[in-house]
Amino acid sequence: MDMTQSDRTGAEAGKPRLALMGEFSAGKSTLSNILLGGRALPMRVTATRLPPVWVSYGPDRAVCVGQDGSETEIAPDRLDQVDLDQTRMIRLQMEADALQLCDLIDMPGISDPNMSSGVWQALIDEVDSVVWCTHATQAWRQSEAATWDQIVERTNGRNLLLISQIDKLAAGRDRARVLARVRKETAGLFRGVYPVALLEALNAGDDAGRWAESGAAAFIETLVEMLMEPPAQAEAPVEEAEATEPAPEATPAAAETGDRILPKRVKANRALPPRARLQPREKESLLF
Ligand SMILES: Nc1nc2c(ncn2[C@@H]2O[C@H](COP(=O)(O)OP(=O)(O)OP(=O)(O)O)[C@@H](O)[C@H]2O)c(=O)[nH]1
Ligand SMILES: [Mg+2]
Repeated sequence: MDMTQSDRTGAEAGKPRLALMGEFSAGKSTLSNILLGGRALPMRVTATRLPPVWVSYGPDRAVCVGQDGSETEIAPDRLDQVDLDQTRMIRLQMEADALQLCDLIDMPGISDPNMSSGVWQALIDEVDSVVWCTHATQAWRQSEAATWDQIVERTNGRNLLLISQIDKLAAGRDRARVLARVRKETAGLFRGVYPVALLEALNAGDDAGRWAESGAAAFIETLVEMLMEPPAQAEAPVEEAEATEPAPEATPAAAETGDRILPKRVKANRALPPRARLQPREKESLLF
């Protein structure tokens, strides 16, 4: 299978492409591991930098896409050894549930001193939605606001802000203060702001209480709802009406189980072909 940038695997399947962005070390790769059900992408290792990693559904495979468009298959456990100067991105395939819903693009940090911003800017027009990750201890820095200002118009407007490392702030007043400030400073810029202790979430295992406590349950539930919305051009005439409707399935599912919404929701929809899953609800009856 051809895995070049122009191949647009996810787009062909009608899947939105979700980029994880933010400052270096903001938790992007930890979040991608959570979304991929613990299937490891290399998280930050000292002095290791990765180009953008574009992950799509399919049998396990890793390909280096060079600056010249050339493709070289590599062993998935040797991603941290690719030559940054020569590599435009890494394309990965894996059979993770979340990838039935979207393609995932794990971007390098926006102001990483070892990574030119051209690396992620070259890919930004391929992206539909963004989860922007910001460190709780220095949340929503000026550099992040400035970069987001350049990017937001190039997305489809369905973007979330995740405050990572929230466990590094004392529970209670400190967390509430940061959350209130970030919500105020980013008003109108994201669909929602979610504080999450990502390492807690990654290590929660089957402990539903720990998963919910980490903040991941609420975040993932919103993310899945957002990704399942119909494509923007199809929804334009009914957008306002839909926005005011409560999401009919998510709340009971979350309340009943308090569990991993993402795999459950994706599994529940697996019987449907990808395009049907992404159709507006009122159109589903026409399809079946
Ligand atoms: N305590 C705590 N540590 C976290 C959290 N999220 C990430 N980390 C740790 O922070 C470090 C950086 O996380 P990554 O997920 O690699 O961050 P990244 O944004 O992918 O970093 P770059 O790709 O280098 O820009 C890792 O050591 C993580 O284990 C969190 O919510 N809480
Ligand atoms: Mg990373």
